[in-house]
Amino acid sequence: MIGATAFVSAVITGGALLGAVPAAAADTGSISGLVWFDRDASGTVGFGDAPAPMSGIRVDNLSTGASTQVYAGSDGTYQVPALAPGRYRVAVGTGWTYERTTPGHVDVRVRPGQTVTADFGLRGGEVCGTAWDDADGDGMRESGEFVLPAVQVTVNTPMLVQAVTDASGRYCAHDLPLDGEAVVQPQYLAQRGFGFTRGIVESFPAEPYDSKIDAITGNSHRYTLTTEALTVDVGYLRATSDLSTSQIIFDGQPAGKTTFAVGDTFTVYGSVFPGGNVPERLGATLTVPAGLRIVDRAGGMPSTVQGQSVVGEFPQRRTPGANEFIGARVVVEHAFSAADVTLTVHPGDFPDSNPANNVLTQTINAV
Ligand SMILES: [Ca+2]
Ligand SMILES: [Ca+2]
Ligand SMILES: [Ca+2]
Repeated sequence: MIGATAFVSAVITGGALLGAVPAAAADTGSISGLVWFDRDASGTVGFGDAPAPMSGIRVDNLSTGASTQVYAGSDGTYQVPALAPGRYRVAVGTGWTYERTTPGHVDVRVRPGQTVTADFGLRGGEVCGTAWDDADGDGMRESGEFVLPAVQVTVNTPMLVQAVTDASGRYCAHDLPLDGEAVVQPQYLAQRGFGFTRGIVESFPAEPYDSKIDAITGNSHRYTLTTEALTVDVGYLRATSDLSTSQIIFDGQPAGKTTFAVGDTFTVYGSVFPGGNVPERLGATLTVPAGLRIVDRAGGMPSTVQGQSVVGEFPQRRTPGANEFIGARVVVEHAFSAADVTLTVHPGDFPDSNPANNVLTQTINAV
C-alpha cells in the first residue's frame, strides 16, 4: 500500500490519475475512477485515507445488458476503456464486507471521446493500541512507564493484518473487513526479556486492566469488528524467572520410606514450581533407576513415557506460584541399592535466576 500522503497528493492533483487513462477512440468513451478507504467517512479523499486495491468494478450497459468487470490497481484506480456510448451502471464490490461512504453504484452516460469518472469510498474497522513496559507489573499504564517500539502485532481477522509499533509505541491496523471478529496477537518478546504483564483474560472480561492481552495465551479477547475504532493496548513486563524442582514423593507408600520390595507398585511424583513474575513455559523430566519399570505416566503435566523417564511439558505457559506434578506409575522388578530418582525442570523462555534448584535427586533401594 502506498503512503497516505503520496496517495492523497496524487489524487488531488488529478492530472496523474486521469492522465493514466488511454485516450478513448473517437467513437467510444471510457469510465475511470478510484476506490479508496475513506477512513474518516467524509465521502471525500483526504489525509489519512488510503487506496483500496483489488476492489472489483462492474460496469453494466443499461441498454444492452452487456457487462464488464475490472479491478482497481494497487493505487486504487481503475479504467474501463472503449465503451460504446450510452448509459451505464457502475458498481463496486469486494471479496470482503466494507461499509460504503458513497453510493455503492452510480449511473453514468458515456459520450464519444470522453472519460466519465465514478469514485467509491469504503470503510472498514480499525484496531490501534500502544505497547508499553509495565514497570510495576500492575497491568495499568502509568506516566513514567516507557513505550516499546518495533513490536510486531498481528490482528487476526478473516484477513490477517500485521502492524508494528512506532517510536511512540503505537500500532494501527486499518481497513479491516467487517466480516467477523478480531483477535490481537502481539509478538512474544522473550528475546528482549519481556513477558506479558497481567491483562484481561477471557474468564474475567470486566477486570479494569489497561493491558488487553491474556498473559498466558498472548491473545486479546475476540472483538466484533465494526467501523468504531478499537483500542487494544499491550502491556509487557521485564521477566524474572526461577523454575525449580520442589519435591519427590512415593504415592501409595508410607511417608519417608526409601526402601521398597520387589513386586511393590506405586507412583513416583515429582513437583516443579514456576517462580518469577510472568507466566513461563514449564516442562520436566522424571527418571527412575533400572529395577523400576514404568507402567504408566501420571500427574497433571502432560507427558509421555520414554524408557526409564517420563518427559512432559504444558502446552501453554503456566502462571507463577503453583506446584505442578509429573509422575510415573512403577513396579519394582528387581533389587538394587542406592540408586537415584532424578527430577529435572526444563529451561523456560527466560534466564533462570537460580539454576541450582533445577535438579533434585532421591536415593532409594529395592530388596
Ligand atoms: Ca475521507
Ligand atoms: Ca503500571
Ligand atoms: Ca531455578
